[in-house]
Order: sequence, then C-alpha cells, then structure tokens
Amino acid sequence: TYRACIFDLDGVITDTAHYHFLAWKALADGLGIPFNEDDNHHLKGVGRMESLDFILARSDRTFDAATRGRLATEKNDHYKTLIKGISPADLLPGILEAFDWLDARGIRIGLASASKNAPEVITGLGIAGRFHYVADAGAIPRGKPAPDIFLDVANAFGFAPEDAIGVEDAAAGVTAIKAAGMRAIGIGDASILKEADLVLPDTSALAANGLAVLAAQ
Ligand code: B16
Ligand code: MG
Repeated sequence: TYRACIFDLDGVITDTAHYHFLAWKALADGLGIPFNEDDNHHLKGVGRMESLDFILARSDRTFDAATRGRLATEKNDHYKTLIKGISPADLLPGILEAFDWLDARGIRIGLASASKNAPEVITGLGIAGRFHYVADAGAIPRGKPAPDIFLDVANAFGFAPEDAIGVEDAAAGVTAIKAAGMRAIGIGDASILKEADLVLPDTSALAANGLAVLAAQ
C-alpha cells in the first residue's frame, strides 16, 4: 500500500496544455518560427525555459539570455490571461472521486507540478484546499525527468519514497517518479508511458482502476 499520492497537474487534474500551446504558438508566430499541436507534445511536463529553448532551436537566429527572459515573460503573461477563466468545470473526470477515495483512507495528497502557475490553476479549479502539500516549482532546481520535485513532496510528508505513488501524463514525469523510487500511474498512451507500473487511458476510473489496484499491492 502507500501513505501519499502525488499528482501532476497539467494533463492529470486539468487540461491546461491547450492554453500553453496557444501562448507558445502566438510567440512562435511572432518570431516566424513554425510550431504546431504535434510539436506541443514535446513540451508536456517540461519547464518554461526548456520549452522556450525547444522552440527557439527551430530558428536560425540566436537569442541572448536577456531576450530569452523577455520572451518567456511575454508567453507567461499571455498564458496567465488565458487561465483566468479556469473553473471547477475544468477538472478532469474522476479527480474529485480520487481525492475522496484517498481522504477516506487517510492517504496524504500532494502536488508536483512543474508549473509556476500551479497555485492560480488549483485555486481556479476550486481544489487548493484538497492538497496537504504543494511543491513550489520555482524552488526545485532540477525539473522532470529528475526526481527532485516528487522527492520534495515525500520529504515534506516525512515519508520514504516507497511509501508514495505518483500520477503523471508525461513520459518525463513518469521517469521522474520512477527515479524517485516511487510507483507510478501513467495517464494516457501505454506505448509512451512504458515505465509506469500501471497505465490508464484517462482519469475517469482513477480511484477504482488505479489507486485501489496499487493500494492492494
Ligand atoms: P509554467 P505539469 C508543466 O506542468 C506543463 O506540462 C508544461 O507544459 C509547462 O511548460 C510547465 O508546467 C511549466 O509551466 O510556464 O506555468 O511555469 O504537467 O508539470 O503540471
Ligand atoms: Mg503533466
């Protein structure tokens, strides 16, 4: 069984990937850099500056650090306006049931999102009070696939990694959970999330087909 369940945010609890895409797309268009929804998959779970570098690498121009910082801020300001309208209706199916299932068993609930906007997003979703601990992405030096953010949450609970599980939609995120020494539930395509202990196509049956299955092991 396990004593803590650590959630990723984008792609697991809500689908902000499209808003990230719209903001990156506007930036790329302004710079004349090709970028489409397929390219966007590479940015899942990847931090802001790493995402920017992925896009800028497709340009033949070079960008100094000050310009990169300005471009990242421009994208983020746009993203923040896009997420202003997030409401409880944007919660993915099965998430509230998963929280209830965990609470009923006294299992701690943590958040390990690479997004520095995670506090605003969970507030908009109306679930900020459901987490016993929220990692501060800005205070974690190494992003996913490094295990740091998942270990930070387990440490905050005072639990060993073996006492925690993680839920992720991104390959880099599943790698981070496994590198932390935790069991992983992947949400999405099993051929991409190969390292996960269990993969579900979506979150609708997360409690019954995911959380309960790992609790029994
Ligand atoms: P921000 P997650 C990640 O969140 C997103 O999947 C990724 O696309 C984004 O670039 C990253 O957060 C950083 O977000 O620019 O808001 O700090 O999936 O780890 O919850
Ligand atoms: Mg994600």
